[in-house]
Amino acid sequence: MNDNTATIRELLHQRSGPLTRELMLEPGRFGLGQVPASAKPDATTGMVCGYCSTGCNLNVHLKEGEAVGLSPTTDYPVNLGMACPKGWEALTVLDSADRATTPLLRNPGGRLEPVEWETAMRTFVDRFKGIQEKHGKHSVAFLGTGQIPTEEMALLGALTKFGMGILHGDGNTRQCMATSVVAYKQAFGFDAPPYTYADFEESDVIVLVGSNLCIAHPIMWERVMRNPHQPEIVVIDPRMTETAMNATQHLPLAPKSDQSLLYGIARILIENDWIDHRFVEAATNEFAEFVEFVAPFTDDRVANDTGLTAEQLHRFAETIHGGKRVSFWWTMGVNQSYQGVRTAQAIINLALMTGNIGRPGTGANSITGQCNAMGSRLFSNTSNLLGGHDFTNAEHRKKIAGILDIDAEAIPTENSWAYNEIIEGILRGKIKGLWVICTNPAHSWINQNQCRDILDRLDFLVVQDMYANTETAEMADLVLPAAGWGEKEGTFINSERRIGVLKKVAKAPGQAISDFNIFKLVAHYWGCGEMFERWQTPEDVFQILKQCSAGQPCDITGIEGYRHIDQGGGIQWPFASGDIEATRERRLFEDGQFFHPDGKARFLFEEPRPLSEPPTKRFPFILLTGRGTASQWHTQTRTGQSAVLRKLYPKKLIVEINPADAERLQIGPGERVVVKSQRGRIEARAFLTPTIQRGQVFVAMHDRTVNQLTDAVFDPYSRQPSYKACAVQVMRHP
Ligand SMILES: Nc1nc2c(c(=O)[nH]1)N[C@H]1C(S)=C(S)[C@@H](COP(=O)(O)OP(=O)(O)OC[C@H]3O[C@@H](n4cnc5c(=O)[nH]c(N)nc54)[C@H](O)[C@@H]3O)O[C@H]1N2
Ligand SMILES: Nc1nc2c(c(=O)[nH]1)N[C@H]1C(S)=C(S)[C@@H](COP(=O)(O)OP(=O)(O)OC[C@H]3O[C@@H](n4cnc5c(=O)[nH]c(N)nc54)[C@H](O)[C@@H]3O)O[C@H]1N2
Ligand code: SF4
Ligand SMILES: [Mo]
Repeated sequence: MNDNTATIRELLHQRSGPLTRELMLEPGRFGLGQVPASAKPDATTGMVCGYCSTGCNLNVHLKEGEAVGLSPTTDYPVNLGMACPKGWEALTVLDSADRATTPLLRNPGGRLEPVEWETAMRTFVDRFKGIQEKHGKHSVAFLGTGQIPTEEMALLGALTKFGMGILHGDGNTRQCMATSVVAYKQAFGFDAPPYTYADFEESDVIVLVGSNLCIAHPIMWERVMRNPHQPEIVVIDPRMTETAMNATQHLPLAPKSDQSLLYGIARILIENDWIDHRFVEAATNEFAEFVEFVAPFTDDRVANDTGLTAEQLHRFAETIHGGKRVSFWWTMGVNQSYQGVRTAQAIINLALMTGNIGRPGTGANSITGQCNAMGSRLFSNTSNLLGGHDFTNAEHRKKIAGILDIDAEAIPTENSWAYNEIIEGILRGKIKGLWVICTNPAHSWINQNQCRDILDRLDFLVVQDMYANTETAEMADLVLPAAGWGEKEGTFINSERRIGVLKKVAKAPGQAISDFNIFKLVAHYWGCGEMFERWQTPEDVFQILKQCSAGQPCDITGIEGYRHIDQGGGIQWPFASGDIEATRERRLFEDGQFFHPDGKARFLFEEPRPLSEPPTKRFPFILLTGRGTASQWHTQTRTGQSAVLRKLYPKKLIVEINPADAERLQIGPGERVVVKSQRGRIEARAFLTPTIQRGQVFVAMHDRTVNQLTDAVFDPYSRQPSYKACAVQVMRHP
């Protein structure tokens, strides 16, 4: 099967239709393929988990070639034998009646009905090409993901942008990591989280900003618990989260006042001369300007902005000063904000000025969210050209075109619109066709009622998903059934830059095929299959991506292939050469050199802005949203399929309310309440808890109604949505 195009054509013309059956059963190099049919029932293969960015390794146990169970890998440097409930249940959710098993096409009566792949592909091409002919090439766009293997993302990005003439394509990582990407690029010169998980164990001070590790990254939290240095753990979160309850200091600041707090702390450090002058001098720029800038962030001002006391501020500053190895970590409480980039940089500034970077147990560390957010940041060909290159740079285009053996003219010379601009583009009639891959915007995008109205305006919406009943699939004109985690091969890159391997240990149901093979099919029907002749298998693509990474900060040319990654217990980038055994844990910037041309990091800062939607008389509460439990994943298409996981989270949507507020509103525990914003209205059960401050309420993001409330405002630099704070009203259900 050397000529894949010929194979597809051949398979397509087979009598019974399902062209993909052969592709689907084609043995992988690992997983099933590695285990002969006569395998002993105790065959086991290790692979990374497909949920969060921790990137735990799971041993999948095979019986006669079929996955029959799993257990966490003990000798993998990430999870050391641990897994959270989602990981333990990862195989269960593959087997579900909700799985998409055939392509589905909306018939003239408005119902989605099963069709053959051939019909699906011809319709896909006819409709999208038709739209492009009528409205211009850029009238078709795509929305991708941080949850498919790097090789699949790269193929999608190359197919759409080099093969199909699409300019606008972005990922759900915009909802999640865009702020960190921009913050790092501006401060360090490249999108480069510097840490390794061993840092959780080596710090004597751990500062977590807007990060609920216990729930969102439970195995990272386990690493914190293994820290032998009795670390001081500081949690900065408006809520007394599960993580805050286990901290030594909790700073329950007012929502979105982090910037003020962090500038105030910087001012205290400066006033006490608790600065690493040698590091600042040697490795950074713009410190003098920063010193001047933070001077007005007095105790009074910061206490007023944050609601914290001057004592709390000084204790925090002293803790940082007292620590020999201080690590700063942040997640969505920072990124999902109308001023996320500058807030993230306010954290980076603290690490730089105290010299807490490039040493064990230190760092300005953004924790990623999805299993392959990091792969998407570097290789999805959306916000940057393959391998952290720049679409607007002619040299970069030439380099990539040379590696891919394509005409440099095929590479767009401008950047794509961001996710929110694509959505607005639909509203403005500029985008008429949309291809959504492995994300569920009709649940997860901000300001849902408007979002759904906008998606409704499309001439043609294609959704490619494992399940046929997601909120977005229900709106689609065409649904393409995809294989999921465990049913295909590739690699993920976790939060600490570690590349791990994914294997095929189960068959996808019905006619579902891997996203990789769907993209190959699209290329073939679109007429650009030749461009991807060298992209036969995911591992072939890995080899191509290695070449794209050459000479970049994320250089991975020293990795031989998947087997090498497995031997290394995953391999962190960069890896241009070296001994995998000797370099199992690596951090960046050990030599004090950053990626800007002068090798220095930059202090970046800006006057904080007020809440984008402050509470009013009518909408007196601030709504916070986020992860609910360790057993729920985003829009719940996967985790909702497991009976075990379903037992581990509340059956009904709950809204967390402070008991004093509840009393004032005459709301009792468990009572039905209505939460309303200017945009929407939802119903939930009251959960009275002092862990939420007065004047605030919290609703987890996993229910499809929640984003009806949220307000579509964005960080100006990263264009990341500000999901975490808007004004709402709460009342008893009438
Ligand atoms: N179980 C589970 N784990 C997950 C996921 C999941 O869906 N379920 N999703 C994964 C993904 S994609 C991501 S991005 C991560 C997210 O991981 P986290 O960011 O840790 O999770 P969130 O609950 O979204 O937000 C963290 C905290 O931010 C706080 N917060 C809100 N506003 C502010 C503020 O203004 N300042 C500060 N300092 N804090 C604030 C919230 O109270 C919340 O406790 O989790 C990953 N892991
Ligand atoms: N209010 C509020 N909203 C939020 C957030 C918040 O904190 N508050 N957080 C935001 C964040 S950080 C994120 S990351 C987003 C997440 O938002 P989404 O990306 O919309 O959430 P998921 O449920 O992970 O959607 C992934 C989809 O891909 C499908 N899928 C899984 N595996 C595969 C595969 O291998 N191939 C294909 N083709 N499909 C697959 C799943 O069935 C699911 O439908 O939500 C954002 N929305
Ligand atoms: S912590 Fe994340 S990577 Fe580890 S098992 Fe749980 S979901 Fe999977
Ligand atoms: Mo995320």
